[in-house]
Amino acid sequence: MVVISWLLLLIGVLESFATEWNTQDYMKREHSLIRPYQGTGMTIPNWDFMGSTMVTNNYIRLTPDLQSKQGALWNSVPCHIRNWELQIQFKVHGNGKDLFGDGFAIWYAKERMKPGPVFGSRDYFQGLAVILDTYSNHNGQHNHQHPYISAMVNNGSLHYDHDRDGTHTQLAGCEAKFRNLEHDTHISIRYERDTLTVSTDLVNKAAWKQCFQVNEVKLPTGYYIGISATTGDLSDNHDILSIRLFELDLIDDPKDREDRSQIVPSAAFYDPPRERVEDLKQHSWSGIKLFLLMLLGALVLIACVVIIIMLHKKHQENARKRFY
Ligand SMILES: [Ca+2]
Repeated sequence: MVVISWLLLLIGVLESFATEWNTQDYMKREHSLIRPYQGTGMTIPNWDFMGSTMVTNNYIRLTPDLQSKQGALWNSVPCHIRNWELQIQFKVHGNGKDLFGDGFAIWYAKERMKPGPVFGSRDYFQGLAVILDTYSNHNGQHNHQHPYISAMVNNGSLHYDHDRDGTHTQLAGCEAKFRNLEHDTHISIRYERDTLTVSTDLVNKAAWKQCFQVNEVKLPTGYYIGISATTGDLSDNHDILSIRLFELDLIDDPKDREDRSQIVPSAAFYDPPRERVEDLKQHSWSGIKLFLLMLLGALVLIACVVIIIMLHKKHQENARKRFY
């Protein structure tokens, strides 16, 4: 009897533990990076870095405030979690008052440690990129201001077009003044049942403000988390202070148990391709041109008709004078 009651008690305790575990999202250490960063020597457990990346005790600097630098930080453990939230504390700062760049990108990608032209990582990637673009490649001639946060999902076939700041391939975006702030700045990327939500905490209020939300975003499991940054003619310090990945605790859904390892990244909704202010100007100019041409044509036609009528009248008068 004593043994049975002990067993019942033990089961009860285990159950209460189990329910407690299920009531909150919990951080996955193998996909997170918090201080102290370093293991033994210059390595960080579960993370690799490349290019200009420099690890200090308090931050990981992807690029210094110097021209033509590229750096990246990649998780070495593939992420098999179906529903997750990635929270990153970062700091973008530099001496430039009006001119600074280029920005950084947070990746959930098939391939890791591949340097390239998209904020320090490869173009035609497979996966998700959340881009924090500080420099407008069109001198602010967009419908939006910079710095600008946007998301891009790629199956490997799309090119990130810097000339358009990626506006033709973005799912959604929002303006966000995250540069040269004294207080802590955070971004959250939440991927819950195919809904992607990007939020920021930039005003030191310890609260998330939604930047955008997109439904029907399909991402496979088993991709890698990474962050990369680049500077060009313009520069900034791009610092990462912490990365936290939480597995979301959701009410059980059979869909969550389906195998998602082989699906191709896709998105159902894109921002409609927007014309640049420059394009709009050209269009409206050609519209005015067309109107002026038509007006000129109409005036010429009216003038011709008037002249013909006048000539005809004169001819008739002349004819009358001659016969009477
Ligand atoms: Ca840009």
